[in-house]
This record gives sequence, C-alpha cells and structure tokens, in this order.
Amino acid sequence: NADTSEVVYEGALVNQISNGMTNETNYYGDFTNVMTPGRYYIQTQMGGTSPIFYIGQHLYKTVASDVLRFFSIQRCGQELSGDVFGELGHGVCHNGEHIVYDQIDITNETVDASGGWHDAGDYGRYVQTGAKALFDLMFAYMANPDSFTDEMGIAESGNGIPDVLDEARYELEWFMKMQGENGEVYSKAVTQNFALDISPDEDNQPLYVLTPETTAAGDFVAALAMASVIYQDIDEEFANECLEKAKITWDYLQEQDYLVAELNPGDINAGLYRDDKDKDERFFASIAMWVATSDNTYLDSAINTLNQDATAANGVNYTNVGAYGAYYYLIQDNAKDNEELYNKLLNSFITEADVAVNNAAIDGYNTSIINYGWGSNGDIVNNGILMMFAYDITGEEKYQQTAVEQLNYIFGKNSLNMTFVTGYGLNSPTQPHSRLAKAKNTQLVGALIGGANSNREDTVSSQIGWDVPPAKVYADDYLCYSTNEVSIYWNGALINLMAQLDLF
Ligand code: 9MR
Ligand code: 9MR
Ligand code: ZN
Repeated sequence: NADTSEVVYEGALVNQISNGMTNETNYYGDFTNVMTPGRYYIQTQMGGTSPIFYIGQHLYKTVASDVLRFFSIQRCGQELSGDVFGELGHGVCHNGEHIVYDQIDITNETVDASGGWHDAGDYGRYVQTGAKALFDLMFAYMANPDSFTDEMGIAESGNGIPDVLDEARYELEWFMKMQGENGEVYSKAVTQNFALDISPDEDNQPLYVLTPETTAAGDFVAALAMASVIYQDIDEEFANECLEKAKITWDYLQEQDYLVAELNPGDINAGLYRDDKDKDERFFASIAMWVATSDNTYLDSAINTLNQDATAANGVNYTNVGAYGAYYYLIQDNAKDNEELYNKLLNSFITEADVAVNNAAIDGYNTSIINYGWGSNGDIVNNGILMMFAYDITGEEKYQQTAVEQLNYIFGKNSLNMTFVTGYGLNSPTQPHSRLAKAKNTQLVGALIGGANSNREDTVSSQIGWDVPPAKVYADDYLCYSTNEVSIYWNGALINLMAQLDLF
C-alpha cells in the first residue's frame, strides 16, 4: 500500500513466456485478490519496484472524456474557440469551394464539402476512415448510452444531447456533402500536398474532392442507415434525412456493380488509403439498411454479397468493415428468423474473434497481433472490439478477459513501458505527429498514437537498428509519423473498446 507502506499481498511469480516480439522473457504475478481501492506498488525480490498504480472504480472516466474530446479538436470548417480548446483554438479552416477531381485531372465543377474531422496529423478528410470512426462512436453509444454524458467538454456540451452524438453528427453532416447528385460518394476532401506545420486556418491551398469510390459509398450507406436508427429519438427529421440519403446511395451502388477504387489521381499527394475490395462495405450497408427499414430486399442483397465473397463479413478496420455488419445483424431480435444466415454469420464471427484470442494466449503481453505494422495500436484495440462483440453474443468470459488485455497493452502493459494515450500515465508520447499541436506548440491530451511499426516507414524509424525487435520500433518524435501519429480511427476504436468494457 503506497500510502501506509504496509504489505497487503505476497506471492510467487507463476509463469513465464519467451517473447519474440520484444526479445524478452515475461513473468507473471497474480494479485487479482487485492480488491480494496487504494494506491499500491509491487516489489520483486529481483529488485524491481513498479510505479504506483490505483485500484478502484471508474478510473478511466477522465481519459474517456478526453479520448472523445479529441474528435472536437479534429473538427474542420469550424472555429475552435479558445474558451473551450485553450491553446489549440483556431479560426475556421478549409471551408472554401472544393474543386472536383476526376480520375485524371481537375474538372470545372466545384462543391461545398466543408466540415468533418481532420483525419490525423495531416488535415485531409477521408470518408473511409471517417466511417470507421463513426461506426465506433455509434456502436460505443449503443453499447453503453448512459456513460456518454452531455458534459464532456465540447462546444455543444449542455445542449441536452449526449456529446458523442453531437460529435458524430458533425461528421455525418459532412458525409452528406460528399454525396454527388446520382448517389456517388467522393472519397476524400484534401489539398494537393500535406500542409506545412501550420495551423489549419493558415492552410490556404486549393481544396479538392477526389474521385467517387464504391468503398466510400458502402461506408456512407452503412453510417447513415445506422444513424437513422440512433437519432430517431433525438431528432426525427435528421434521422429521416439520413435514411433518405442512404437509400439514394444504396440504389446507386446496385447499378454500380463493380469496384471503383482510386489511389491519388494526377498530382495529388494525399493520404493513401488503399482498399481493393468493396464487398464488406456493401455487406454492412445492406445489413444496416435492413435494420433501418425491416425490408427483406436488403437482407437478400446481404446474402448475395456473402455468397460472392464469404470474407465480406470480416473486419472492424477501415479497409474491412464486414464484422460490424455481422455483429449488427446478430444482435437484432429477429436475427434467428433466418437460421441459416444467423449460423453462418455467428460462425464466421467467432472464428475471427478466436484467432485473435488464441494469438493473445501465447503472447508475452497477451496482445492479439502477430506483426507490428503501421497503426499496431489500432489493430490491437480493434481486436479488443471484436472480442467484446463476441462476448456480447456468446457471454463467454474468455472474450472479455482477453479484450481487457488489449486495453492494458495501450495503458502500459507493454515492453516500451508506455501509455500510448497522450497526457496520461507516467510515460506517454509528448511529440505526436499532429500538425495542430506542433503549430500551436502545445500538448494534445487524449490522443492514441499509432504505435510500434517494424516496417520503419519514415526517416526517424529507419534509423532504428534491425536488432531492435518489432514491438519496440517506436520513437516519440514528431517526424516519426509511422509510429507516432494520431488519428480519428484509432481514437474512435479506443472509445468503443472502453465503452464495450463499461469502464467510464
Ligand atoms: O504528415 C504526413 C502524415 O500525416 C502521413 O501519415 C504520412 C504518410 O502519408 O506523411 C506525412 O507527411 C510527410 C510526407 O509524406 C513526407 N515529408 C514529411 C511529411 C511529414 O512531416
Ligand atoms: O493508417 C495508414 C496505414 O495503414 C498506411 O500504411 C499508411 C501509409 O499509406 O497510411 C496510414 O494512414 C495515414 C494516412 O496515409 C494519412 N493520414 C494519416 C494516416 C495515419 O497515419
Ligand atoms: Zn480544416
């Protein structure tokens, strides 16, 4: 007990695992039985003393608020008032007309595509990653509506609507502007090059919306159809508008029966979000339309897509969103009316979650990934979400227990001895790749950084020797963007996992 110096528990190390990802041997002690709230530390006979930690209820309340508030900090096209956002405050940014860019070059068409969230450390806005973040905010709210208060410190706090829904609506309204007249959906709102390290309101480069993509269209339908259900009791008119717009794009997608994907056209150098498969977006879109309307035509379409590609029901990341659709189907009251579909989706869902659980069981830190690439922290949290979805459906403890370990990794149970959320813990990133924080020379609080990336994809991490094991390739350096960048789709995943675990 850190306050009384009294020894409250003694035990032996119970196990050891050799860890190839970190070049360590990891040892375990189990103090589950110590449940009295307080401040503690652990000492081993080998000589180590741990930092002081807390045992108690609702320890994640403040961090969860800040993780959500990050979305407000990423808002584009709106003033961030200094009263609410302190040194991060800035004037309206990126809200001029956007020039439409087709597959080859600029056209003479322009649209108003202002709004939405800046994606990450850059100021681009991307439908696919925005959708992934929206799915997480909406599933988080559905799982645990009572945790989301109206006082999380954003501009709309106190308006009678849970802040998480104010926040999601900001992006949903931008989505609506990314819809073309025939239902197509532009994929990105960007500038030709990433901005210098300046405040977003000083970035005066011409704005473009890029080529419509079918993955963006599928994401758009899924997000707006889900929103039409969630906002029904909050603002019926808005909810109905969401469904109308979702229908228009759904119809367009039926005519557009093949993948339209585009990397950066012409001389555009925006973020590359490669996704060469749209079946999972189409599948989730169909399920979400079915839930919103109860019209079985949509379910037939989901089954059809699944028959074409069974992997359409996999994934909770920005390229593969199918498992969101599978889970959304499985939790509906009438899901078992179609027993064949129910069993098929349950099976594929559990198979995917089990792979992650089994990987975690043999990893020294119980992390569920087997390689550390760009956004490894996001991958770990996403697996935690899958596990909690599996726990919700099956009630099997192993899913919840392993999901907790994914969160523990993020908050300090890792070989870098770090809390990967800025502003929290004893050792967390101080130089994240965020143009806003850099330009304002101030700290971001509540941002999850990408994490260890053994591929060494920037000039800083490429200096890290090849003797450094995969899970340790990381630098708290602004220029180490392939390990130390922030993003909406990692923060969204984190808030979802925390909500699923009922931690705040
Ligand atoms: O800042 C950019 C970051 O948001 C992207 O994730 C990353 C990869 O696309 O690129 C960063 O921009 C770098 C650019 O690609 C090369 N010059 C240095 C830029 C960072 O300061
Ligand atoms: O998260 C993205 C990762 O999967 C890609 O490998 C990488 C390179 O294209 O880009 C990452 O996303 C960045 C995007 O390109 C630009 N905005 C910031 C994103 C987060 O680092
Ligand atoms: Zn902006």
